[in-house]
Amino acid sequence: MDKSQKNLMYLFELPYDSISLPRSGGKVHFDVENDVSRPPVVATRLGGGIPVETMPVPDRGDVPLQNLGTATTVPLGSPFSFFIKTHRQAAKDLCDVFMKTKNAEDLLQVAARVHGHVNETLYIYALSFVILRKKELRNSRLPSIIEVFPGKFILQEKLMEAQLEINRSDPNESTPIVVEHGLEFAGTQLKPEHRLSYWREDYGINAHHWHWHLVYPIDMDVNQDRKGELFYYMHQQMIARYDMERLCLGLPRVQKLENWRAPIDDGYFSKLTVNNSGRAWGTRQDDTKMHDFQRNDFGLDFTEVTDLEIWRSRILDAIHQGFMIDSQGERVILSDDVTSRQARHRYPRRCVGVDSNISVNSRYYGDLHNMGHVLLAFSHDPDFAHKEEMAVMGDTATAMRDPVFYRWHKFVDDTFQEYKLMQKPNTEEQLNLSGVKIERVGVVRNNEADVLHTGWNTRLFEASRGLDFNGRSVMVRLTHLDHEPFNYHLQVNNSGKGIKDVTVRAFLALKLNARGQEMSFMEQRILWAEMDKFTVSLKPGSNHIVRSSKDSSITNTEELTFRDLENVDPESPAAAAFNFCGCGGPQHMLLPRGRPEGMAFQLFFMLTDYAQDKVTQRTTQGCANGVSFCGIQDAKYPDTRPMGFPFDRRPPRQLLGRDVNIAADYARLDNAYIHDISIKFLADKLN
Ligand code: CUO
Repeated sequence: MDKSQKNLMYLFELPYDSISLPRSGGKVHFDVENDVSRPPVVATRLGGGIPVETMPVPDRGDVPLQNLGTATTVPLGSPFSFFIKTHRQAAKDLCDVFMKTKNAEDLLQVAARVHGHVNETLYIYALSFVILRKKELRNSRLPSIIEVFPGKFILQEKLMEAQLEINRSDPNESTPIVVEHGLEFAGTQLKPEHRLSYWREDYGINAHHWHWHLVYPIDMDVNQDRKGELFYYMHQQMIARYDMERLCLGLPRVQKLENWRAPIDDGYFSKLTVNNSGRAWGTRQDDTKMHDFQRNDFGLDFTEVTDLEIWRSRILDAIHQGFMIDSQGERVILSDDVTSRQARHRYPRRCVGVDSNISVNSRYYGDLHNMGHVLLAFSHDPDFAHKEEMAVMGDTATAMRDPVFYRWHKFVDDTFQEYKLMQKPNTEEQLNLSGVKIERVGVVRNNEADVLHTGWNTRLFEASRGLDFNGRSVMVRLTHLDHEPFNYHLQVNNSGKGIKDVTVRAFLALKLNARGQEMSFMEQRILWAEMDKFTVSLKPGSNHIVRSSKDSSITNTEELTFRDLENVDPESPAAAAFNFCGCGGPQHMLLPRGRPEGMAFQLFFMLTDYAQDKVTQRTTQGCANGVSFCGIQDAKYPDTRPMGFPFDRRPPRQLLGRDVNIAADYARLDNAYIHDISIKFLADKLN
């Protein structure tokens, strides 16, 4: 990684302020030639006696500014929404400008000149998008979105608290201000839904969602392998985890939002700010209805609730008929068989068209999932009568804070599940693997078996990288759920004569439903949360497999802060791989919280034949973090099975000659195992 690549990171600082304002605590400065918007404060900041590294940005006749296409149509200081088609076009236009740059230095200069001329979120989005995809920038890394946009993650009152403390303090004082952000979050516990605020407002969950949509954007000509299926699977798994968390707290599983004419019980008041002027996101009162979208400030066609209903009906028709009709009137058979002919035909990422991006005919099947986000994001001011901003449902970095996100995505997921249940049930042949027997499994934490611990922990972020606090450093200490790390142990016997490579698939689900009863296979099926998926080579005879929870295939290493990146060793393999790895789920949210007295969960393991699961790749990257939800950059998804296998489809009616009623019936197979564990929530802070 050369210096220009590293310097790109500074373009992510202070997105709402002048590009000339010093960054990195005053140590770095973009010296933009002929910058007419340079504020006088720059001179004062540069005169503070700190050695400053200057990055010259020559005036190139401002050629980049003349070719930004629709990128300038999204107003500065306003929300940017990837769910809005015109905003996606703006992003595409800006990405095209950045993609055309020759190298890191060229991008740095072009992007520095464009800064301040386009919407801030759009700018950061496009810059991130290009850094992730430009081959020569592979080794560049993105700073955590939490530090880039603290206003999307940290309540305004907390940021104001820091500002007030600075206003009251000695101007020569330079020690950082530290603000605590505890467990109260955006609402009180008076409303049952707020008991889950710690989960919905978790920084890692929201940063993951932002990053995932960056890697798998709607439109943008990104053709990642099995993109539609990944969209369904990642969001389905979020709902499964959300449901687990709800049940831990004694709340019922999330109700899908299917009647779009009825009031929505729970409102949401994010208390976040859209920009650095303190402008608030739109809010939703309790019992607000979805309304026809009739705003003219986004260049979008008016969209009625009726349109959504028509699209839903057409999509369900397609699912139940087994095919869609493309824009030429041709049938496109729906199948989730990765190896089928259809899969290799025109629509390699076959899906049921809920996401218009991968729909075969968006004029007919519409833009259901995206426009659902839009109608919900504007339900408080659908015709712009109040000149209110969009609500958090419109932004991928904030949408997961709102309880309605899960109700909407439960609807989206149910539609996908409708499709999955049309597929042939998994067969005994697909589930079985002869010659391999799991003899014992367990989890071990601190020498204790089968009892896992969760509790609170904290993480420091530097809010003053994204927002200017008069040049002072402001840290925010965020409280979040966490767990003590643990290891999976599997005792596996290979009765064959040679080495056998197998895929280990690990899932976690609650043992009992909200009524305290054992669940049927079908009730529990979509509650199984993937915990890990990895490959091992079994030698003949007995094998003891140990796997750390920290290596999970669904998680990423923790968010990298600006400070981490400034100190990272650019040559280290972890550094080189971070960009794409940033897409995984947060490690600290790997476990549901459980209960103080312990809560009964089941771990399920299945071993499948790696020779069959394996995907032949032309290229592979070293990075495997978060691979279950994120795939591999520029490579195929590394598993031929449908995502979520073996819980993706109905079970066979019988297995080994007996009926299948519960998940434990799968464990009759030698290559599967089900095991009870307990998860204990310790109210204390974890070490
Ligand atoms: Cu991620 Cu609706 O797709 O939020």
